[in-house]
Amino acid sequence: MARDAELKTYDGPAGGWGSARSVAGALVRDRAPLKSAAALAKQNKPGGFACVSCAWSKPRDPHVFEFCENGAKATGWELTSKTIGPEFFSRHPLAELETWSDFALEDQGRLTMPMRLNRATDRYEPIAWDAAFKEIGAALKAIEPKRAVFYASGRASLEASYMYQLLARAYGTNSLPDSSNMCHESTSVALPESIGQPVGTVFLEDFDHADCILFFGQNVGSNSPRMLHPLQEARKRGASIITFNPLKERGLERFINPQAPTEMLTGAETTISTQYCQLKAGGDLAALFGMCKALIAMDDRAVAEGLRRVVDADFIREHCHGVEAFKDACRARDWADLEARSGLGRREMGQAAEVYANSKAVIGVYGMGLTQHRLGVDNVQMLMNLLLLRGNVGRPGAGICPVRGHSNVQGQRTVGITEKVKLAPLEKLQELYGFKPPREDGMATVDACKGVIDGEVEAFVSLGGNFLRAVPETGAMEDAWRRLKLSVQIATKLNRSHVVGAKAAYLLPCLGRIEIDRRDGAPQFVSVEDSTSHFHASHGFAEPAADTLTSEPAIIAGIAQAALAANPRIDWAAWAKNYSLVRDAIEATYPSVFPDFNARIETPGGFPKPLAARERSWKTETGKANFVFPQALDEDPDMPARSPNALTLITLRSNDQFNTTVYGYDDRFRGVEGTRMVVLMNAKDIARLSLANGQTVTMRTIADDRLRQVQGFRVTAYDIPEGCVGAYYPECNPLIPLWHHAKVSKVPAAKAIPVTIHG
Ligand SMILES: Nc1nc2c(c(=O)[nH]1)N[C@H]1C(S)=C(S)[C@@H](COP(=O)(O)OP(=O)(O)OC[C@H]3O[C@@H](n4cnc5c(=O)[nH]c(N)nc54)[C@H](O)[C@@H]3O)O[C@H]1N2
Ligand SMILES: Nc1nc2c(c(=O)[nH]1)N[C@H]1C(S)=C(S)[C@@H](COP(=O)(O)OP(=O)(O)OC[C@H]3O[C@@H](n4cnc5c(=O)[nH]c(N)nc54)[C@H](O)[C@@H]3O)O[C@H]1N2
Ligand SMILES: [Mo]
Repeated sequence: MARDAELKTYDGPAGGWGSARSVAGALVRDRAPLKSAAALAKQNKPGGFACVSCAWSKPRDPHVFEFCENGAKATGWELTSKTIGPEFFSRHPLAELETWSDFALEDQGRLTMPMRLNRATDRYEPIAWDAAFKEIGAALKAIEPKRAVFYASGRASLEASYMYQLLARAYGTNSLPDSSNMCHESTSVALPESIGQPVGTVFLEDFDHADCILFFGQNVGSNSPRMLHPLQEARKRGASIITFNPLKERGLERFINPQAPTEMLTGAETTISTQYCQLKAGGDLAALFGMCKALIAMDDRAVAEGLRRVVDADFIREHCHGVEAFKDACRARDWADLEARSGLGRREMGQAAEVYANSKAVIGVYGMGLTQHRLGVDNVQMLMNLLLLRGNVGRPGAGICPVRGHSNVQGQRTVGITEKVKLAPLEKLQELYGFKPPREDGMATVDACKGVIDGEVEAFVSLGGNFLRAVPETGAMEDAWRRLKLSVQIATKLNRSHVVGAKAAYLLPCLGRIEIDRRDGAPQFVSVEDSTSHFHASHGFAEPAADTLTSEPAIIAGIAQAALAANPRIDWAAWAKNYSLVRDAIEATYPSVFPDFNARIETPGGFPKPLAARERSWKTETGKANFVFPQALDEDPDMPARSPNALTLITLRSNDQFNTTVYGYDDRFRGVEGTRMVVLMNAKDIARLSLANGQTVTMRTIADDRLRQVQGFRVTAYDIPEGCVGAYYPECNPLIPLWHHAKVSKVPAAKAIPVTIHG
């Protein structure tokens, strides 16, 4: 529970003793110290399991302990010995559970039995698995398929995800939104247009060869801490790391490897960033234009003086399209405007450009700081333009590296979880299974939200996640959720999406990936894809939390058998028992991506997905890598005229959460302790708006259509650029209008919400 709030200065590095203490504390609190400690030795290892936290690469030669502070917390959270059974639900009606915090709900422990909501008593009651499948099947049959949504959160395995998309399509819908619709969809839209593939181009080994790494809007210390190892190695080799982030994130400043005894004993820190550009939220487009402008000016000078070119002219001639228009656009940009928009000085941008120009192999890393903006797609394309100018793609040590979120979110897309028909293997599914998949696009996340609010969506099935809490416009969503005819939630832990009751609601508890999954007594394993496009096996290790639990594939098969007419070509029951048959089906559907899937899946370090852009083959309309750039740099073209008191709100993750899963109330690196209800503000803004440090305030979105506000946030003076404020997700989600999302990718613009603050 929240303690008295405190803001302390944290002057330790990322990692170090603070991290070791935090892991030990979490394991004890979860009452799973022994089981979890044993599990940690198997984490991200060949023959072990793939961590359920982030998607960062699993190396071929892992460290002795290939896990981090937050991976350890995620393991402890899943392997907790706390469980909830029927007696819990008979004690607590939904009306009461709705008042509980995210932390309190999940902290009850693992769900153990299938439950059905009894609306009359407002309580979940136990139901047998078969009865649940039968009722869900009958309910789905009574609903028009285009009014049903099949959401997936990004953690489920390749096998479960493949079965899930097949269930949805055989049932009759392409409405398969997933968490990447709120996350890296801006990447999936931007990169195909720029370089002809929807994912990054680098492999883990490229980090060994890079001499410069550009870091945009990704908080490595909290969200992908194992990545600090290659960054530390790169720094020790003398590579430059230039960071662009409105906040001084500790992991990007300094790091002590908590697994290196000498570093721990001597306190030998590695400085991570060689230059830290503390730009404004949404200032990246201007900063990237500034760097490109500086680079092009250097190149123009070199041409005029007959010196060595600064851009890679040969690469551009052979491989790129649209460079002249791009160069003109950069030359035409005005420095004063770029400075005002980015919050960076011309010299800072120039200095970064200079380092970039003098580096041989550069990786561009980014996360939500680029994708969760109205111009999120343009942000990604601008970073790609900067890399293209010096041929930093498709050669060792160079390329673009979107750091993915959930541990299999990229893999879910690879096996067909998508609402877009052009990305789905519809012909192949028809050929293999003889049914006609629907041919129109389904709903993405924001469309699904709109559908729920308008009443167009009647059934909502979730493979993991906490949709109701993760999406924008959570106020209107919660009211509308109660009108859903059917909600089916496949989950490990209780969360808000379960306790806001639909007319008919089922809660289906599943095994987690760390647990041994015995089908007919035989242990099965699953597979995942990491952030750098490698597929890995993941073997369950711990005894299940309860023997009433079943696996995600078995639950999907159960629903499919009850909801669909029998199809002799899809043997759901056999698939649910033997996952290698599902892997065969995946291989049959995607022969060029998964050749010899079953034979290769145990490859140490994983086996790679073929990536055309890595080979400098461009699957774009022009057949080249394209310079794509926006004409205007306005973040919020359709926001109402800004009030002079407008601030740009960045929604943040703390170091003690995994998305909507709140492990605790401390954000060690940022010095926030005992609370999440803070709004981080620049001292000058606090004074200008006549507020006081420590004062409790209300935040309101600037928008004409309706009042959106959240209350009870404590003003906290913080090192953040003027005009920007920071506060935690998901507490701030009621502030995000549904229409406040990126163009084309529809990723909610959670990193730039225009707000006013009221005392
Ligand atoms: N422990 C832990 N690990 C996680 C998660 C978690 O919640 N906890 N979540 C997982 C998921 S699903 C995802 S998607 C990833 C998310 O990982 P990240 O991509 O790191 O996402 P965030 O923490 O939301 O924010 C990233 C950073 O962007 C910065 N930022 C905000 N606005 C801007 C901007 O306009 N420009 C720039 N340049 N920077 C900006 C913020 O200060 C922050 O440091 O992590 C995954 N891993
Ligand atoms: N304001 C704001 N909103 C955001 C973001 C932001 O930065 N700011 N980030 C966005 C991003 S990047 C993402 S990815 C989304 C996240 O959205 P989601 O993926 O929907 O949310 P999670 O919090 O990851 O889901 C947690 C729940 O997953 C279930 N779960 C955990 N493990 C398993 C498992 O193995 N199997 C099953 N079936 N269930 C499991 C548990 O019941 C747990 O309560 O939120 C988005 N929303
Ligand atoms: Mo994400």
